[in-house]
Amino acid sequence: MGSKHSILLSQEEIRSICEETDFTPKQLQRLYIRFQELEKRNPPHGYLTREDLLDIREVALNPLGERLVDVIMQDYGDVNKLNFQQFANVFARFRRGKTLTNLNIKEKKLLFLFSIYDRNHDSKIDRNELVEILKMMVGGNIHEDQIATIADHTIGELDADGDLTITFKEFCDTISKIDVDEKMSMKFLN
Ligand SMILES: [Ca+2]
Ligand SMILES: [Ca+2]
Repeated sequence: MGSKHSILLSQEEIRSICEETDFTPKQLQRLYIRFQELEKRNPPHGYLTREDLLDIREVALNPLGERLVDVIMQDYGDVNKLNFQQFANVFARFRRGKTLTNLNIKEKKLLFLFSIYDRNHDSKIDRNELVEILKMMVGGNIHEDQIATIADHTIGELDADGDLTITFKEFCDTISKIDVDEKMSMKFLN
C-alpha cells in the first residue's frame, strides 16, 4: 500500500483490455490503482496472489469468499498468480449491470457464477456441489437434513429435464429471474 512505484500499462494493453472487459480507459486506470494497492509486495511484481485477494474486505466478509478466490485463481490465474489483465477480466464480471449492455459480458458473468458451483467442470451442477455451496452460505447454523432438503428443493426448481443435475441453460433460465447483478456486484469501482 502507498507505494509510488507503478508499472505503467502501454496504450496497446489498455486498448485491448478495455475491448475485452467493456471498462472505459478511465475505469481501467482506477482499477489499476486498486490492483497496485492490493499487491503487498514491494517492489511490486505485477501480480496478485490468493492471499492478496483474501485480504479484500468484500471477499473476507463474503461467506463464499474463499470459494470465489479459488475459482478466480484456478480458472483465470496462473498457479497462484493473477496479473492485471486477468484481474480486469475477472472483475468485469462483478460490475453493476445498470449500464451493462455488452451481452458477452453478461454471459461471462453467468458463467462465472455457474463455475462457483461447478468445480469439477463437467458443465453440470450436481447435488453434492450444491450442498457444498449451501453449507458455506449458511455456516454451521443449519442441520445437515435441512441443507439436504433445501438442495433437493432447489434442484426441483431448476432442473427442467428431470436428470437431477442443473445445466448451464437450466441455471440461466432461473437465475435470470433473480437479480444476479446485485449478488455478483462488489464495490471495486465506486
Ligand atoms: Ca459439476
Ligand atoms: Ca437437468
